[in-house]
Amino acid sequence: MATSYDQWIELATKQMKGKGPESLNWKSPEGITIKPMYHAEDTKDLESFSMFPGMAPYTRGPMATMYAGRPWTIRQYAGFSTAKASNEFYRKNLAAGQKGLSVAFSLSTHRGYDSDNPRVSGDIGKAGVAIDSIEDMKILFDGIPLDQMSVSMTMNGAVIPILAMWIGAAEEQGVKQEELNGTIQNDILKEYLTRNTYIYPPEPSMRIVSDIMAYSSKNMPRYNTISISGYHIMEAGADSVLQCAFTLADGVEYVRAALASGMDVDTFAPRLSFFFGVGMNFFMEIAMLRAARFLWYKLMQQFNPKKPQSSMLRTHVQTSGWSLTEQDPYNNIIRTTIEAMSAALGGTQSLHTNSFDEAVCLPTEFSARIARNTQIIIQEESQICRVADPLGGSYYVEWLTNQIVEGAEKIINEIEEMGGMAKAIATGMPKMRIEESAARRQARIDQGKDVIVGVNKYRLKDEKLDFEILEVPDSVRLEQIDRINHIKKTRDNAKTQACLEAVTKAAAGKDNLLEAAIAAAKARATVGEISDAMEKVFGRFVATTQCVSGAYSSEYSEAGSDSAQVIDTMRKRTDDFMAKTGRRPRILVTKMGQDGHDRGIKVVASSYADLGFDVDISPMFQTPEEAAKMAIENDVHIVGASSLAAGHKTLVPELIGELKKNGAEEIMVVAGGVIPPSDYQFLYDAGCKGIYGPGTPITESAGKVMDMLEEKYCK
Ligand code: DCA
Repeated sequence: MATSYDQWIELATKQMKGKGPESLNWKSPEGITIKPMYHAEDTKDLESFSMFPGMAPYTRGPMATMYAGRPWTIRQYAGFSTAKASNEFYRKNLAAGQKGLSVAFSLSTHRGYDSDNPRVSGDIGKAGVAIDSIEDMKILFDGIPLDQMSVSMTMNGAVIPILAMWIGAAEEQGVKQEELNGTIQNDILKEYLTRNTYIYPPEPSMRIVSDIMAYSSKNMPRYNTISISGYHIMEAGADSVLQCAFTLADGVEYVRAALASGMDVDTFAPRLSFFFGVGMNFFMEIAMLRAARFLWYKLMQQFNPKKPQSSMLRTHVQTSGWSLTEQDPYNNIIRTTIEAMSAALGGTQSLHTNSFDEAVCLPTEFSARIARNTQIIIQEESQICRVADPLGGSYYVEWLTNQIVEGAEKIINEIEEMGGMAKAIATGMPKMRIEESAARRQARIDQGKDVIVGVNKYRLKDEKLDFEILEVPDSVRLEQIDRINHIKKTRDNAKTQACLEAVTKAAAGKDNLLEAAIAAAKARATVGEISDAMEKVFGRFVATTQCVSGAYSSEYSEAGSDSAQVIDTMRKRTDDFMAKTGRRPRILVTKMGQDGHDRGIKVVASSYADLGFDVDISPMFQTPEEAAKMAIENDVHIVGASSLAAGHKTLVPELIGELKKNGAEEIMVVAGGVIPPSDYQFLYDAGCKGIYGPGTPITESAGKVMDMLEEKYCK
């Protein structure tokens, strides 16, 4: 029977009692207007449409049969405490069905500090495994055959010493370099953009990326030399169009850097890999992965690759950490399952599924099992792997894919006009766009416009934390220090020093840095020593902190007068405070230790400023002493410390102690971030005045802060 779109509109209008179906249109955070129904007209002449998987332009996936031929790799990101503890954890996971490894390193290691460095006393082994030398690396992979197991290492700052130690450890295990299989993240651009685990300034860091590509493509043909990462961009608050655009623009910049260093595109491009994050907007995430593959193919054509693999985007995906909630945490299992389904239907090559407890602590064996089994059940029970790209041809998914292509392409062109991603990053443009997107999202959540079950809707009256919490003891640091001392005592020091000098010489000249570092790693030089050997030439990078304004409050005013009133009430309170005390309430938001995740403090800073606070943001990576000094010098009323990497029990009490020591105990300290509720009392006992966990609306925490300030200064 012939039916027309007009007839459908008529029917829908009738069923909706006179309201046209356009009244159901929804504007996504990407600014895409989503209609309640799609049909053949919407998919006519779409640029991104592709007939077959495995064929250019790869919208439908890089392999012809996709999961029907081979399912994605179940690759869980893990690591904590010592190399020995992490090795045991890996072996158990592999025995239980995990297929590939993915190493999470301690933040101290990321930033190129040995465990005996006083700057990192609160970080050792907390958010990943601490590796100081090749001896630690050997223990980490003890009993794991590196010629068979593909290993991904998330490392960007101290990428040279860590990759050198891995290659060296494999050799000492009897595995040749050409047999090594895996991926190094090696994506420094996004570190300046979001994650902040850089060490050196951008220019020498880009040289490091090219040196790794050059060395690996010559000696390790099966090795993926980079994992160009959008995940952290998403976690910092970017929507899907921004994630897609910035990640691919980073990719183009790396291709240009490798070409500029004299490499042929077909020698390195087939081993570029990607890493995306997927959140809860199910079809949007699927469309983003499809759009990214199409756009990468299109972008690569300007470099005239001859091999098809050179323009084929292969990716790892991680489910969103940001979507996990501390409240009613078993909901996180459901969220992760939905996100894993979109990664699979989007055609990922490798997947990490988060554990339900990650908004509170590191995964335990129990929670890691559920996360792993989420993937195994999808692969082995659901039968969705039987058909390649089952959503290909769906009117909605194909249309949405093309929308993301168009949106992302616009931003990529803007970046090209600025001279490429490195130059765009230097202007602060991508960072500001991401932060604006984050602040808007926070405002939508705080108003309940974006529903989060158990947080801003259907919230439990009584939250009970009834699962085990994994805590890394401080003794890990002492163990690591003992091991460093032992290595330094037993190695051939003259040889180590000569190798370190060769690293410095390579940094100053043109010798390959990775090659020089492999020799140093084998001569038992430590991560800190190899990093320092390069720092002598490159220097250390210190970022300047900027912040967006107006994004948080504008989401409220858009929402209409009721919710705009929440903002007005807060502004009145800060104005009254000013009238009574002569100053606006002043807060320093700070991050201590080596935790580089700054989305939280950026959102707090920009929204508190919108509410009428004077806000100072400290540089990243502060010691408690430095944060206290800044608080005193800026004469703030209150310090907000954000902790997402388990350093809170060391760093927050030390900050309070430093303020006291300097006669500034009137400056109050509050904390936010990933802090297990079981640690709250410990922090209160140490003098912390408030703790605002994930899911606390900004207006609520700001209200509580104002309660304390009014009590103290206005009575
Ligand atoms: N038919 C035939 N062969 C297939 C099929 C199929 N349907 N699907 C996959 N394969 C092959 C691949 O070509 C590949 O062969 P190769 O080693 O000769 O290139 C092999 O099976 C492995 O598949 P692949 O898709 O490359 O999966 P992974 O080895 O897991 O690599 C990738 C995934 C994204 C490229 C990699 O960079 C990675 O693992 N990244 C992880 C990053 C990470 O964990 N980050 C942590 C945050």
